[in-house]
Amino acid sequence: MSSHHIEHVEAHLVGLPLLRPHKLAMHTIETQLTVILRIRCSDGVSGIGEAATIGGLSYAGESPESIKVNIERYFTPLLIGQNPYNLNALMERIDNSIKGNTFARSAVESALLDAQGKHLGLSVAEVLGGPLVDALEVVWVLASGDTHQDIDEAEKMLDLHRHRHFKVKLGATSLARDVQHAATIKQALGNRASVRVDINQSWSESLCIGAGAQLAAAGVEMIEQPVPRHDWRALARLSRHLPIPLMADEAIESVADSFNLASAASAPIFSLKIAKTGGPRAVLRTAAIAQAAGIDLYGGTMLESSIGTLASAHAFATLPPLAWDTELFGPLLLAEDVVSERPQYHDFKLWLPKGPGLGVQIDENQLARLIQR
Ligand code: MUC
Ligand code: MG
Repeated sequence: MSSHHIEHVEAHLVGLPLLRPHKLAMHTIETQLTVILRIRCSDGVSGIGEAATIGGLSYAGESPESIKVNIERYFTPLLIGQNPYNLNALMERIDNSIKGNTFARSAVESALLDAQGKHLGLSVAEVLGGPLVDALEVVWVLASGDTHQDIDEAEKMLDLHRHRHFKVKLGATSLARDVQHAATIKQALGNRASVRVDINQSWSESLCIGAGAQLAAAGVEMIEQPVPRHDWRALARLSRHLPIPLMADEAIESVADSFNLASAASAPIFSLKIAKTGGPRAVLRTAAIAQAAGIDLYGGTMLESSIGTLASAHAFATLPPLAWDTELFGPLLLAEDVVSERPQYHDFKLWLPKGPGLGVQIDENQLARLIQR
């Protein structure tokens, strides 16, 4: 058993500017406010993690500020002095004292996995049992708010061989304009690319029946979380009614939710997100439930920096191929990042870095400059 202990925990609010505004139904992101976590151990190893959300409290029940405060006030006292290399004991200690707060928990579990990897000389994927792949296909999210700008962006991504699957953000305008927007993009791209849509809970079940049929007729291949998160029955009915599959995203706020949705056959696809289930090991429990229920998987993001993106990627890389790929595009949309070297993206994929832990290091000058005082 390790004689080492956790000496220090620091959580920082960091503002990361985007290359362009990212327009979702509930919020337009111009600067991504994220929480960067560092856990220092007595053997000199420091583990890093991240928790990001969208638009304060507009996506989920934790905000960047609450994540930081809760890590400092409630998670840190449970960590200080403890053995950093028994993850099961540490996460059980947290779960016995803290309910919910999966975003904050995810940052902590990610940082502990990074520390474990550095301690053992293994990547996080190796700590999690070993990667099945060394790269993951990445979907690009079209969310400029302008149809022609989105088409131009997609054409550029195709030319660069960077993305060939696109997710179009809908829900911020009228349903008719939304359908027209997605149909025009798909018409422009044709068979050179796939197009899916994410409604971010903005449609009602009745409106989704007609709109879903129109989107399917236009060649859209999948509809993500069209209805409010609580209405998993509507998700189930729509999944059986529409000619294209639906994906659950916001409806899954815990591993337990994924069990309930799988039990109710609510959706044939689950979006996996480390933040919503409580960390890279927690998200693998959701994946196991989905796989047992014959539900296909997608590697979701909360628009994290390279740190959170790789915490997700290492976990997703240990799974059998994700039928709907991933959207781990954060580092490509951020004008600034907190790491010294961002991960590599080419041939339509994100490539896992070599090296122990997450495989990235914090650039201290960048961090100091981008911390929100
Ligand atoms: C989601 O799927 O709603 C984070 C970035 C993005 O483009 O979408 C969100 C997550
Ligand atoms: Mg979504």
